[in-house]
Amino acid sequence: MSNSIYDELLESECEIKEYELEDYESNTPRWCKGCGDHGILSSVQRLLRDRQIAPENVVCVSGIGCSSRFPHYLKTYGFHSLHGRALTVATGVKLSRPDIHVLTVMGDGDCFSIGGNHWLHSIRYNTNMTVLVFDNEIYALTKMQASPTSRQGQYSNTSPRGAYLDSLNPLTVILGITNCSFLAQSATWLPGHMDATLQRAWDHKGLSFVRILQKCPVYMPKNFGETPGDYPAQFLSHTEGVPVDRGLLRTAPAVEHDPRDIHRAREIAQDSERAPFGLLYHNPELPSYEELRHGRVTRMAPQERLDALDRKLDTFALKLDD
Ligand SMILES: Cc1ncc(C[n+]2csc(CCOP(=O)(O)OP(=O)(O)O)c2C)c(N)n1
Ligand code: SF4
Repeated sequence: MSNSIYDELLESECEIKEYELEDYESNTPRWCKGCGDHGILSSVQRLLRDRQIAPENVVCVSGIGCSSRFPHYLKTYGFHSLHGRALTVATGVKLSRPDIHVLTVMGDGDCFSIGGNHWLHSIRYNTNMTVLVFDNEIYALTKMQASPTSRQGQYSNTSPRGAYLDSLNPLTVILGITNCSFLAQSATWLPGHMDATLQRAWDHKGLSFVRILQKCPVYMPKNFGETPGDYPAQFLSHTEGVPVDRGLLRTAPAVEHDPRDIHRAREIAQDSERAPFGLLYHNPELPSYEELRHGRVTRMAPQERLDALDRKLDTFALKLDD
């Protein structure tokens, strides 16, 4: 047989594919009309297209909630895991396959409440992945129970007289955790800013944590206002940060902030008057867990591992001669 068929096949396989948005589109999203989750999905799809990331090189891990339906709609590998446990699964995926991109998606209840312990320790582990929390300040999938970020006085099924406690501030918590390397915040009603924030997070080596304030028009129709300017905010501006488009300044002022300055980042995070949008903190020098772990443990070659496993399993086998 002539070599030409093989040559042709090889050529067609080696053709460099240009990924289009539709290469990242899967099932039709079942989120409600007007839900901010639609915008986040589009933003992630634009990011993967712009970076020309092969869909098979991405694993999207989620917990449980409206937000956690995300992997069903993104055409990459996906894992719709357990409520609060997305970060544990994602850490396992990344440690066994450091070569692939891991995107973790959670809701505010998922991450800050039932998943609180995993949240804290994952920040400290600083595993190289992108983590998005869709914060609509409520448990939406289960039809409106108070979450840790629900505001004081918020009516819900679990707080019929209004939430007694002041809300948890995830930004100040994160900035207090050892080895925190990247923290940014954006909102679903600012698509351009969200795109730029996700791009910045994707490029970070370590755990990039992005809190996205997310509109839930069904259970929390009023909590972020009707137009972008209604919600009191400020944009963090810096050459190393998330670019602030001039149009955004019509909705809120900008302040200069060096994302390397953790003390100033903590002060900004503490400000309850205006939500900060942009890059609060960035330290690219901190070690990721997989770097430390893989750097210290001598890894066996795959065949060596199989042989070692066989030897171990043999020790449990019945010895028929005895
Ligand atoms: C262990 C466990 N506890 C409780 C639930 C019920 N449950 C499902 S989703 C959810 C809360 C979802 O809220 P959030 O994480 O904020 O996501 P959203 O739906 O708002 O996107 C709860 C309590 C569950 N599925 N598993
Ligand atoms: S209930 Fe709220 S968060 Fe859930 S899909 Fe509908 S709008 Fe989105």
